[in-house]
Amino acid sequence: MTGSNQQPEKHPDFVFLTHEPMNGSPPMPFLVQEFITPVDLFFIRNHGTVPQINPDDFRLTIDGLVNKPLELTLDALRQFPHVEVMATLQCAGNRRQELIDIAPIPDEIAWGGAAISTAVWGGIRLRDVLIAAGFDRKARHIAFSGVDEVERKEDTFGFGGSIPVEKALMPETLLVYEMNGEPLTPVHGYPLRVVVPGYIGARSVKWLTRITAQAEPSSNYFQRIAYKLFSPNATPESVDWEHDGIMMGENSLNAVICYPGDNDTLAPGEISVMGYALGDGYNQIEKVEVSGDSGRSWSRATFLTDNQDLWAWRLWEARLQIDITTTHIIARATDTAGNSQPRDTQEIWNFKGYGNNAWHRLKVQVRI
Ligand SMILES: Nc1nc2c(c(=O)[nH]1)N[C@H]1C(S)=C(S)[C@@H](COP(=O)(O)O)O[C@H]1N2
Ligand SMILES: [Mo]
Repeated sequence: MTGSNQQPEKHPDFVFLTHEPMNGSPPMPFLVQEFITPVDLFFIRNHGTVPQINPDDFRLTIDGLVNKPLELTLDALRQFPHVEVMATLQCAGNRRQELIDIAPIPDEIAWGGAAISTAVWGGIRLRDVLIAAGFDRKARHIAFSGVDEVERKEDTFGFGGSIPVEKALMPETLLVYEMNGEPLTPVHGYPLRVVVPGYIGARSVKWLTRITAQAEPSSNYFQRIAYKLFSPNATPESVDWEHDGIMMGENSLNAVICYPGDNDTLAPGEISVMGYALGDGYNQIEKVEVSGDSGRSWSRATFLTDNQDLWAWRLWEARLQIDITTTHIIARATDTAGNSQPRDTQEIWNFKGYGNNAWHRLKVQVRI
């Protein structure tokens, strides 16, 4: 296995934020063009190399608190029932740029709102494999390890993380070998990855080679240290990294304007505002509203599709009347349980820049 960071087959308009490791996202307006994001536009979040894995040598190890540890080839994995789940993947760092606008967040990628994409994931249920391995009742967490090479603190290791056993046993949690009907591409985890719908993207470990049933969460850096949520006043110097902060899991309700763009100049009159909304994985999104007058009045958006899937986003469009007093366009979503989003980014600012789901505020200029 060799590490390489070759340019993957991406759309010519795909925006690379870094090349080594490779990170990028589609231009914002592309996100609302298609409900299922084409693979060549699907965002990429890598922490290290893109390993080249020979499918003939590939083995998936299932060990830890199991009665029957397994080593499975790709052919053996394909013996389990094939399933497909349509699910949106969102990086915990999505919308970090808006948090950076409040105070600097060094050494983290300045994602706009496009670190999110939707695919039809094809593979097998994680629970089928765990049942075949006879997982023990003492197992509380299912840990995943990838074989990429990530460098942190003068150490090189594979990316990893874990999810609670309850989520691992849910029918939507998959071991995936196909994306939109095609084999996974190298950059998205070929030949095998996890997809945990409803959870931050970091738990959907790519280049998966090992699943461990255990009593505690994964001890991997990306579970134990990174991807933890701290309060707005915490600082990297003040926190106890091992004990403070909350290990991130489930997504929160979010809504983002993809069109028009930030700082766009618009003509007064009625405009079309388009975007996406993502639910918390439990409740349907009930409504998305936009405002051009700082929240005094709201226009209700219509959904572009009538999908009711809990794991996929909804795309929406609103008609909004703007005039020369309009300086911002705001979007917010409400779900069927009455949950809404935090009003201000200040409320949820954290020094790692994770989980921004505040009302989306777009700066615009209106000129005749
Ligand atoms: N092995 C491995 N898995 C990984 C990562 C990684 O760097 N290495 N990044 C994670 C993060 S933070 C995200 S958001 C998703 C991104 O998946 P994608 O690149 O297919 O969009 O993969 C996750 N799985
Ligand atoms: Mo991520």
